[in-house]
Amino acid sequence: MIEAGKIWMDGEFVDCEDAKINILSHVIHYGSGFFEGVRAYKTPKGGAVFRLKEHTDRLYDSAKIYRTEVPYTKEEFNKAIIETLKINNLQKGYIRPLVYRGYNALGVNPFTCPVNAMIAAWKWGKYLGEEAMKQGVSVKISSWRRLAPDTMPTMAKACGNYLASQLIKMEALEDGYEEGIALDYNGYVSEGSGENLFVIKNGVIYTPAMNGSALPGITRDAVITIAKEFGYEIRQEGIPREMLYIADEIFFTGTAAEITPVSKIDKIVIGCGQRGPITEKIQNRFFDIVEGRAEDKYNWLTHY
Ligand code: PPE
Repeated sequence: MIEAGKIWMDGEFVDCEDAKINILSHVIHYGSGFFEGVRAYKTPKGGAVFRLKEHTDRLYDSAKIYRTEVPYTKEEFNKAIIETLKINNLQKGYIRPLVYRGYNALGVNPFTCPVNAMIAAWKWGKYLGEEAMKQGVSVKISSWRRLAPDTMPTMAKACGNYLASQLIKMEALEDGYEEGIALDYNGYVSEGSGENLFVIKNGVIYTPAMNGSALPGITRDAVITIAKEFGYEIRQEGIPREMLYIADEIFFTGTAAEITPVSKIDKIVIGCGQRGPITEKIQNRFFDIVEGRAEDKYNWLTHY
């Protein structure tokens, strides 16, 4: 069970076991919530939140897509995230902010329900396992597709979207894989159940473009910046499924997954069957920056 210490709920800190909402809250029935996953890292100067501004901006964007006004300013929200880390004595950890439609009436119309918010933080290790960071994970192409562009908007990190992710994840686990990758509506590669995807072939780095029904990942953006720094050509375009099988290296990115190599897809060994050299280079650079060993030249860290 998650031990999240004290949780920020609409301005008050509440013990985890008392952090409750009414069962008739709109979000429970209709998935009307928007969330973030944020990580804090321990640096030589103390705790630091990775790309706090970008996460808060995306949270507000998700809410805006669903005509939802967050009842706090971004500054107030950022301050509450830092306070949640501090009150829980976390120098590193995973932070889960959530904005949701609360308790008033039921019925699809969300406008009649209040907009509430919460922030929790706890220790969360490696998403796909410690071993996976070097050995990679075994993945299957899901029989489920990602949400079609004119159905549920994938640029919003909305609670309801994660039913699609759960189908992808459960199928992969039941079939003996660690993760699933879904294709988009047009049959091109989209993303994992909770990660973006990068594919390396002949020294060029590919990732699905933003019209591929993937979440605009903040780690994805950081990896593109790092890869450009190293001088790699980055192409954001449609990736056919079979290109995964013949790739030299593949890795996932995400706040929870960080940078996790993929070792096999549909049981076909990818490249050397574990973390490849370019993945390792990008992974090392990423951790050097977030853990404060390298200069924070992009201002990605908010120290607290
Ligand atoms: N795609 C999806 C569908 C997704 O959920 C995430 C994050 C990403 C891509 C990567 O985005 P970013 O974190 O900004 O680099 N998934 C979050 C939730 C995972 C979970 O199991 O819960 C996360 O990584 O925090």
